[in-house]
Amino acid sequence: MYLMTTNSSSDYDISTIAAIATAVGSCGIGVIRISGPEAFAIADKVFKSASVVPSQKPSHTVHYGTLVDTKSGEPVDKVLLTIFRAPSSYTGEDVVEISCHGGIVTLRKALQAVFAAGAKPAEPGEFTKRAFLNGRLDLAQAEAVNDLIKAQTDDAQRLALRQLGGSLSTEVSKLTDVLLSILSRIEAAVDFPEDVEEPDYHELADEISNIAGVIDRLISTSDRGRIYREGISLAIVGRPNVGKSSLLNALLRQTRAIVTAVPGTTRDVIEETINIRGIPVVAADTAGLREASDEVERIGVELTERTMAAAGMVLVVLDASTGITDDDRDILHRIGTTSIIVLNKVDVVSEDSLQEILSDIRTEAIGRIVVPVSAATGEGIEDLEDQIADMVLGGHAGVPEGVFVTNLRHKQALIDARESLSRALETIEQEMPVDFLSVDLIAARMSLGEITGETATEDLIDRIFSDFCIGK
Ligand SMILES: Nc1nc2c(ncn2[C@@H]2O[C@H](COP(=O)(O)OP(=O)(O)OP(=O)(O)O)[C@@H](O)[C@H]2O)c(=O)[nH]1
Ligand SMILES: [Mg+2]
Repeated sequence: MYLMTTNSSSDYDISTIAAIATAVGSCGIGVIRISGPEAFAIADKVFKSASVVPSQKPSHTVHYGTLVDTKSGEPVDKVLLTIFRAPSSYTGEDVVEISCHGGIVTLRKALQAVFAAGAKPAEPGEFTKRAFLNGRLDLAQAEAVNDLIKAQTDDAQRLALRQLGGSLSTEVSKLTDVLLSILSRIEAAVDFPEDVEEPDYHELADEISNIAGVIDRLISTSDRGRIYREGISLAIVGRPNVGKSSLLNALLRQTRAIVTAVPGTTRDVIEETINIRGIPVVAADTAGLREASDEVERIGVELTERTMAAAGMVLVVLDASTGITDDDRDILHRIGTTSIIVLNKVDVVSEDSLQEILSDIRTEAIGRIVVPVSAATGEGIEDLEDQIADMVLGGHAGVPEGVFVTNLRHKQALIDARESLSRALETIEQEMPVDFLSVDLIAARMSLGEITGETATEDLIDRIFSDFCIGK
């Protein structure tokens, strides 16, 4: 046997866990989820109805009754209780979901009643972790559950749903199957040299190159995929009064930041998430960059500097009504390559002076993208959004069909697998003994297995699920 993999159905704490599975706040309903061997016994204790004993009911049935606190005997809420019998449940264990009215106090009391009846508080992501350990979904799919919950744009949501549906896992499994088939042929030749012929090196090289090609294609989607999943940070900077706050409002299509004719209006960094062509963008409006006139402004300017340094992309705003000044030049000379110059207030200048300012900017900042806009009228804002999306995605906006790698962890595993395959191809080229080859192929298979979780360590698995929210 070549492979040492972690056992995906390895032992875990089989206590019965419970948590609120819905957002806490005033809403129509709120759901308490209970999972584990005692789920039905706990339901029997807390659920009262004239005719229904939950543990006697079949899977996938819903029952109306009263949730009571067993300690005080007091009713907590009128509820609907749903039964899911193992293994046909989210976690693969016995699961009970109790739909209460969605009030903060009601849900807290309901959860307390369930704890009092014997359930333990669930850890973050513990339901999904159990689903993974019980083989209900693989690791990439479990991660997709988290991505789906956190998705900020349609495209991010679509990619997460594809991954949850197994798009990446299927692709990785296909590659793993080919690797395992090559490995078993090598193993047979090594174990039974008299009976089994050594595999043909040319054929093996073709097969391995094919796998490498698919992996290369997957890796090539990862930068874009990650941007849809993680988004980017965008700092809006410039000297005072050029219209930075107006630009944030224009991108948001609502008034969020204070706009006045007084230079130095914005003191703090104001962050908002905007959907730009499907990319979640956290845009930060900042205090105007200048010699600060007081303590508050000085701190604001320092914050701007830090925001600018940390941002994935910078929008430098210039004011067409004043033309470019020495302060503007200072800023233009300091920005990095992932920046766009936004020439604002084009609504108040003539075409001639606009062209003059544009040519000034081009000499000051050679090769930079300049987008003329009016934050006041909205002119040029869509063009600016196109330019932002183009720069972030390297000119490949949009999410085509097919498998996308959205997660840095998956990308790294693919790179590791690819490197092992390169070594395997070298081994073949140098006509080294066949068992050298199997070492590289096993390494590639181990790396691929980390994506689906077959070869993931317990540490890695714990780390992934600790990023989930409680109740998922
Ligand atoms: N005509 C015109 N005026 C604009 C435009 N954008 C902003 N302004 C005006 O310019 C002034 C400054 O706008 P703000 O958005 O507050 O500028 P800011 O860069 O955030 O300024 P500070 O926060 O002080 O650094 C306000 O009077 C705005 O109404 C525009 O596109 N056209
Ligand atoms: Mg401002």
